[in-house]
Amino acid sequence: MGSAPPGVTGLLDGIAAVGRARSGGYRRFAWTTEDPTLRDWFDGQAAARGLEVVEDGNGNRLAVWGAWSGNAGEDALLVGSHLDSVPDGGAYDGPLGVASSFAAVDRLRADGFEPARPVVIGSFTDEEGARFGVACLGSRLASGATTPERALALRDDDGTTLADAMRAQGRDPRAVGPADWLAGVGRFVELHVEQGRGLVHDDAAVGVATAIWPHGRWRLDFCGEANHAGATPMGDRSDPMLTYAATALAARRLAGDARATFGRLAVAPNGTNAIPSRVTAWLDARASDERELERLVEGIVDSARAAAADDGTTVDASAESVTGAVTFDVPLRDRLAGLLDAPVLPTGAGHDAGILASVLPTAMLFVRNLTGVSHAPSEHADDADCEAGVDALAAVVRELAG
Ligand code: HGY
Ligand code: MN
Ligand code: MN
Ligand code: MN
Repeated sequence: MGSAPPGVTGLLDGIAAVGRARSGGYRRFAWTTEDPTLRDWFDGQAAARGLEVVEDGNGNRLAVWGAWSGNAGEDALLVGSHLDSVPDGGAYDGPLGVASSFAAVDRLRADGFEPARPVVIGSFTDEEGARFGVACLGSRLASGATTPERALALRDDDGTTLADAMRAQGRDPRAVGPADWLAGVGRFVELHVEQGRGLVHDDAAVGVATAIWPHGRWRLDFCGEANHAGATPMGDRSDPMLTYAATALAARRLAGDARATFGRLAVAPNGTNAIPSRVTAWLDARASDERELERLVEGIVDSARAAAADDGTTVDASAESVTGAVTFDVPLRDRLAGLLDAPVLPTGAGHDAGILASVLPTAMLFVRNLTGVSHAPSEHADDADCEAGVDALAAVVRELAG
């Protein structure tokens, strides 16, 4: 590394080409060809700072500042986020938290700060669940929220299991499961780009998270009968696409202040001139409380069944992953909000911090996103706000690991 550390946006530039699409967005799915490149970048950043890197059996990678074995009672401060993306994702969702962690180490070292307890920079594997369908798989497995048996059997669109995808990159699926190292962590603070405009309204570069809405993913399989698009009269069809369409409209009607999204479809046989035999649609639903989420999903599934009865099709619904409401550790949140003189705000987005909040005191810092857009190429945080995020994270590390 040169004499002056590169700063957080300089760090992000180092992975700007990885998984870049023509749209300007990113495709960085877990256990694909982009993954080793991102891991190499992580290892390179750790090595440039003299930090040792360890990987757990789930593919979560940890760079350690100080002496740490991951044993109970070591009380390390965990920071970091994830490097994978949704399809056509933005540059900041995930990588900002990892890059800011390295930049915070640089800033603290330049100030002569020596941590009194280990500081661990984490890069969690498969936060988005873009390939195998379950979000936050790395943190779920590490914390025991998902069993290895269930995770290893998950399949991508080509039918490849997680177990085979891990084997293809030299990992042993038998090592997947609860991570001992979590016992050696006292607190986790994840910095993340905001996925909304709360901080724009608050006129603040950095905020502290209060809570994550309950949310989940459901799979709806609509089945009908394939037939010729020209030769089959409209009244003679059993068309699952129509049932799906009625369901998507019902979801919008039922959502109110909650959220219901169908962002992914698989259509068989997927021919322009064939009525489909099957439409699989994935529902992402979120609401401010668990009862409301349950009611929303029940309402959508009931609407799907009613539409199927009208259309002469069938529908099967199953939950793929559901995460309850998360309230971040209140004393930690208040301490950080006071330290940073920052506003507090809730979010509708899920995070590894939301999963780990059930096993250790956890907090999140959000960095202002001027577009408010996320999971899309126009996701944006200004350089000055990213630097303010590093300042905030450095102050938090000084406070919690000093
Ligand atoms: O989908 C989510 O809420 C998150 O960004 N993984
Ligand atoms: Mn995301
Ligand atoms: Mn994220
Ligand atoms: Mn024909």
